Amino acid sequence: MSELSAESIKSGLKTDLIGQSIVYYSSLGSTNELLKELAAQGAPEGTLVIADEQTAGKGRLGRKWLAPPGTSLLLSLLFRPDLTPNQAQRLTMICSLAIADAIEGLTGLSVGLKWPNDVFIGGRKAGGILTESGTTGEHLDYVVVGMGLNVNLAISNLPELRGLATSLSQELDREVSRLELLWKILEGIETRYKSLRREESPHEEWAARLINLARQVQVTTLHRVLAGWAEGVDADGALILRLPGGQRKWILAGDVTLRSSAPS
Ligand code: BT5
Repeated sequence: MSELSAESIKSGLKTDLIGQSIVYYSSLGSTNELLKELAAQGAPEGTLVIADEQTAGKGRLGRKWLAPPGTSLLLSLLFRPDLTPNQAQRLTMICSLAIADAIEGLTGLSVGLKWPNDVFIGGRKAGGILTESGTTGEHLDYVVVGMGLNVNLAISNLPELRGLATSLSQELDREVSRLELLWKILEGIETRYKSLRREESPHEEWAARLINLARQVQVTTLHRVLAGWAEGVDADGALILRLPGGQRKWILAGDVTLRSSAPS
């Protein structure tokens, strides 16, 4: 199993912004929580916080992210983009696309993304992204993108995820170097972040990777459950849902369940 440390990560990383400042912990509460604190103290763009274990790994809405020590990539990256708060999802898009490319390039596995923040392999969740922003009024101070990826993980050790989750090692029947995967992910994110800074929108490429578009879906938001046809996503990552009556809804956050693949 590849050993993670600030030194080992630096030794093969070919970037000039992403991961130039590295904070590594063998065990930490949550990489997102620490990086938000560092961001508030002025940490530079591109700062990477990475851990071998999280004792309070977070998903969205107070959910937990589970990862036995040393099995996963658990990292957060700091961005200080020139965007508005409602454009922060663009960072989720570029990170998830870079993750998909890196896995495919390194392993040959086929990777799909599930709106709004999941990495899927073979119909199961292999990773998740948690994007959190710091704002002052309408100004976006920073964006922290947290990424959890099941690399060398036997899902049978996490009974609550059985049937729902997978890992690279489970799909390939062999272990994968977390370091090599990390380098590829960070390099891919840097390339995509540079395009984003040139105002090239990642949303069409992201939409093309989403496994839950052009389907009948059920979307659970904080306030309600809506069923409809997942028509597309807009540049800011909102899901465009066509309701049975033909009306369109733009949904910023929620969970999607696939219903059937037949058009309405
Ligand atoms: C996510 O939330 O999928 C975002 C996960 C982000 C985790 C990273 S790890 C580094 C950084 N630091 C943090 O503290 N967090 C980020 P959500 O869509 O809410 O999904 C959470 C749900 O995924 C849980 O309720 C479980 O059902 C499931 N889950 C938990 N651990 C999983 C795992 N290892 N693999 C697949 N599914 C998992």
